[in-house]
Amino acid sequence: MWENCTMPNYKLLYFNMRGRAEIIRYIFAYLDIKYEDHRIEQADWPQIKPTLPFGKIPVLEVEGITLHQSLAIARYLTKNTDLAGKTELEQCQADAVVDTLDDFMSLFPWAETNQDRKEHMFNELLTRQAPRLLKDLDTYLGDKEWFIGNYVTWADFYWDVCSTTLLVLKPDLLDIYPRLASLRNRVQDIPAISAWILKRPQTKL
Ligand code: KDV
Repeated sequence: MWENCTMPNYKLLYFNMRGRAEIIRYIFAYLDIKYEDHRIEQADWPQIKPTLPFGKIPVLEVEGITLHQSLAIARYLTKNTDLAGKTELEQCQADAVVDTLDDFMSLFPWAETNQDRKEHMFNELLTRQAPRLLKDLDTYLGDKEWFIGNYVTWADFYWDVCSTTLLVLKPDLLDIYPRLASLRNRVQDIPAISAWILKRPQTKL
């Protein structure tokens, strides 16, 4: 057999959602890496959960190893590519923007079962907390084309992924931030990303 031994088989396991797996899917798309985009049903989750090292998804199965934590997986896939940042300083800047976005997304009580409480907390985050984050992100971006340097990084991808979900929850979110809205368009205009967006299963989150 003459398969390329440097190309491992990747299997991504997550729900049928963008959610925390979408940053990984963007990176696979951009780097033109083949993978199995395995989406499990909510009903099957209780059986699968105990089989995972930390009981959480997404996980990426590669070379017999089950990798966990979406951002660790994303960082691993971008290693030695410009998507991570070209210098160690720019890599730190990209990581920091990613963590800033992830901190905010992690504040949402996604699994809250009390619908009144869930709606209240989502509204608080979207109307009271989000403006501060958006103002800081807008200032950080300034009139640059991308968050870091003058080239696209996975921080720009994560902005598109996170803001897509925030816009589902609050459609007017970026009305007063045209520069942040333009950055979304620049990410979505990257051919590999626009192809993925067209092809991906359409889900709310
Ligand atoms: C759910 C859900 C997310 C995006 C970022 C956590 C998320 C959780 N359920 C959906 N989208 C972080």
